[in-house]
Amino acid sequence: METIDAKGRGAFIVVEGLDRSGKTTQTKKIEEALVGGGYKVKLRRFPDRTTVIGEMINNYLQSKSDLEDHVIHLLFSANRWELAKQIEKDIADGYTVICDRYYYSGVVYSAAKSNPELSLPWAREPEVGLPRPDLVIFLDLEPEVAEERGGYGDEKYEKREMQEKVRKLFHALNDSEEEEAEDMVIYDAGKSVEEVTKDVLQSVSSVSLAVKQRLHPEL
Ligand code: DGP
Ligand code: NA
Ligand code: NA
Repeated sequence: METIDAKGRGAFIVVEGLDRSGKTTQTKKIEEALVGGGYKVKLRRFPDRTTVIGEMINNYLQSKSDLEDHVIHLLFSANRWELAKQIEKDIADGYTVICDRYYYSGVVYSAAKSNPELSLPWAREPEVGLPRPDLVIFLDLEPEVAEERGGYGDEKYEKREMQEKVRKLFHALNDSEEEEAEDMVIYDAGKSVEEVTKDVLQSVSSVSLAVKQRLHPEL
């Protein structure tokens, strides 16, 4: 990868996946590769637990507080909205922003709850208008394999039944024919870290190239 024009717009890359799918590892690999290629990079993750809203989410995930389903959904969304302007600014300033989870998790984890009031369309509504990514990678993993990887942690959603539903809904979101449906590039996260990195970097380099071509149409 060649050095990108630092004055140009950066790319917005999202990595989604089930718990234990290796998102955090892969976002770091993407960061390393892009920094090595001369890109300016900022890493983010959602939920961002460092804000006041993030702290409320953290307490909920750790079962230190209980929140009504609509309320926690809107807090996760608000946590993205409170950082949306910063993300837009970073992209405009030429940073490629790599984000560990985004509104796809927001939609899918809520819709996976067995609460009929939280349909996919309802869950999607508060996310409308957030900065749209240039690339969404979904690291797909069978929940059985996730469990073999040292087991889930103790957080709220880290249970087999929930993860199965989440996985089905990620696929449903991607397969949807609706106009506003979200396209993801799906990779098998059951492979070795190196193999997954190779797959992921292929998508990343084509998006980085597309951004560069927008800046330099003569390329
Ligand atoms: P992580 O920090 O990536 O392990 O995420 C913590 C947990 O929160 C994980 O089980 C996924 C879930 N999660 C992430 N974003 C959202 C969201 O927007 N809404 C809901 N309901 N859950 C989310
Ligand atoms: Na987790
Ligand atoms: Na689609």
